[in-house]
Amino acid sequence: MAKIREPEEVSKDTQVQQMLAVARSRGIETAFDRADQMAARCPFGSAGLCCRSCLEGPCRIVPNGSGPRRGVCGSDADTLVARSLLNTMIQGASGHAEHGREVAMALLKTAEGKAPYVIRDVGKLMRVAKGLNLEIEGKSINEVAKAVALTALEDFQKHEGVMNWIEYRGHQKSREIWDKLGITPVNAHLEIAKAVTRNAMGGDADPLNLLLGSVTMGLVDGYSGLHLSSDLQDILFGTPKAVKFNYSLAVLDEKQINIAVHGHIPLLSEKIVEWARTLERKALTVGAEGINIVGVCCTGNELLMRQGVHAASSFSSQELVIVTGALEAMVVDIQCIMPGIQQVAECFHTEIITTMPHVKIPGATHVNFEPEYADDAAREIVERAIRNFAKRDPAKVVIPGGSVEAYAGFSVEQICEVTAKINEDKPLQPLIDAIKDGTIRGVAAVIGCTNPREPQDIGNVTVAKELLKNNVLIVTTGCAAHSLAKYGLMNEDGLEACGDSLKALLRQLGQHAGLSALPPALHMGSCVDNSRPLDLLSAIADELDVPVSSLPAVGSCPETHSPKALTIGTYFMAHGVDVHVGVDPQVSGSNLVARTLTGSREDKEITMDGLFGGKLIVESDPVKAAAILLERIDMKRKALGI
Ligand code: BF8
Repeated sequence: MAKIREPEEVSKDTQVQQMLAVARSRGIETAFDRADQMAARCPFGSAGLCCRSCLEGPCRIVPNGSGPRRGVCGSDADTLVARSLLNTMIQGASGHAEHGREVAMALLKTAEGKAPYVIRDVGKLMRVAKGLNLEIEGKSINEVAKAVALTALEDFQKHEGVMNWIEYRGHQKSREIWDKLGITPVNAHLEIAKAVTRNAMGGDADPLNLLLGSVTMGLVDGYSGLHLSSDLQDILFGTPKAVKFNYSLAVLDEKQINIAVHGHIPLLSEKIVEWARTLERKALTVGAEGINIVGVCCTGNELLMRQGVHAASSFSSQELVIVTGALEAMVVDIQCIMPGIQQVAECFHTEIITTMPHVKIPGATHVNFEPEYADDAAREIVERAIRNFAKRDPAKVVIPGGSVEAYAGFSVEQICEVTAKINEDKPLQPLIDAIKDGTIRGVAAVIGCTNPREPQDIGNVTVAKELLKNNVLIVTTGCAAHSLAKYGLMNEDGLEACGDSLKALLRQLGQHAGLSALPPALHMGSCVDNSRPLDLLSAIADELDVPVSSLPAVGSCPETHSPKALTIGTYFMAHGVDVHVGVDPQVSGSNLVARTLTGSREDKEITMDGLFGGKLIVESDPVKAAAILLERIDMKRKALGI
């Protein structure tokens, strides 16, 4: 019989604990319960030793010993594990590549006057166009935007050369390694198709070659997904600047019509924010005081970064937003959407609205999104929510009290705007000086998910606090950013967590940003915005004329759940940045694969560390993980001679 965890065991967040208790008292099942019911995981799958690639199987190899040592086709444990990892990478890269392509199509339609968006950041448009070597002289804004969009779409079509976004954004010293290994992507769809092909029965059986295929997926993810999406979204919706928002389940408002926007692509949700403002008066006619948009997961991050929209929940507690009984609609686009939200919604008046033709949920309403008709879809969704308000049962409403104020919006541009007040000619110099003299011991990107199997927020917050007290500057994205916001690491109170030199620097920089201090954790955005930490590191590496791999910089994803997080981690490692994951990445069935990733083979030159300068660190204890990350930071400082 599986042990069902008490609410205080599943989350550090007392509001989540409260709402989980409410859900259970009403017989409503959530992901936390289902994670417990799942109990012990399949030992074959957990080790990456189950193969379902063809109908000779499923084949499985018993971890560490007895039973068959090869599948029916002759694949051994190393091949099975490497293929299983590549499958995960394909999923991650595909998700982000599709995100990038959708945004590129929206930019194209906007430039052609076919979609109702405006280009909010013309400066960024011109910078991106120049970076792509496009002609801008004498061209109109829409002509330049069209050229940028078509150049982006080429990254899903071209059959020779290198992806345009790698030519534009890829760090030259990393490029040399990728080119030498022959792993630099040509176009995202081509590479994904090749990866699927090599992973099929009878395809690639060489575990090390398969691992290089995983690195290619990391690069596809990074450049056709992350960089391309961040750049084009900044062009369309504005490059983030410092902005205040509130975080917690308490951002739902009993007196207002509440709409949660959930998923990843902000194309529709930006319009929903617009239409909520336009239809505000209509809300009054049904007895509500207004329309309150709240964010979930990375669509939430996108909106808070640019619009200061309040954030309600990260991934693992998404169903509990509905359990408040005060949610009129949850609108979802793509990725990280639990189908379980529909079962929970059926216990309330909440309408789940899917919006993408390839992401539907049985029982949910579907309002189709196409960029051309974005206004129609957004208007219909807001009007549905207004109508649903009358169906709300006040007896079922439970909204926890107390939310946390936080500051976000720290794009590279925003950080440089602040540091330029100290050194206008060389905005990065104040950061470089601080790294060199040890004021900043290192930089850590605390990123990624929350996972219903793991106690929510504990890993993310503990790793961040351990690093902050050792003067490591934290940048953050994704659901990890939600965790850090909740515990005050995005406001002035969080300075208490910092070591003295970091604290003093954040106070000094804050004054240049019109704040009393910069927050200890700089929120850089959604998961596609993991482009931003790499852009920052690449710019610092250029100034120092060293590879990114030489910098005292690390990544940590303490509460990993998604394949996307593993692919992002691989993209970081491909640049030579060590990456910690706190959840087993399911590669233990092959010593060869595990040791190649973690750099613990004797022939070091063919490990991730040896090839790229960054390795995988698997550690479930966040305190130990932070200690390992500090060791690696110090090792890189020493090698740099600082
Ligand atoms: O892309 S952090 S749980 S919501 S996968 Fe998903 Fe993980 Fe959250 Fe954003 Ni990223």
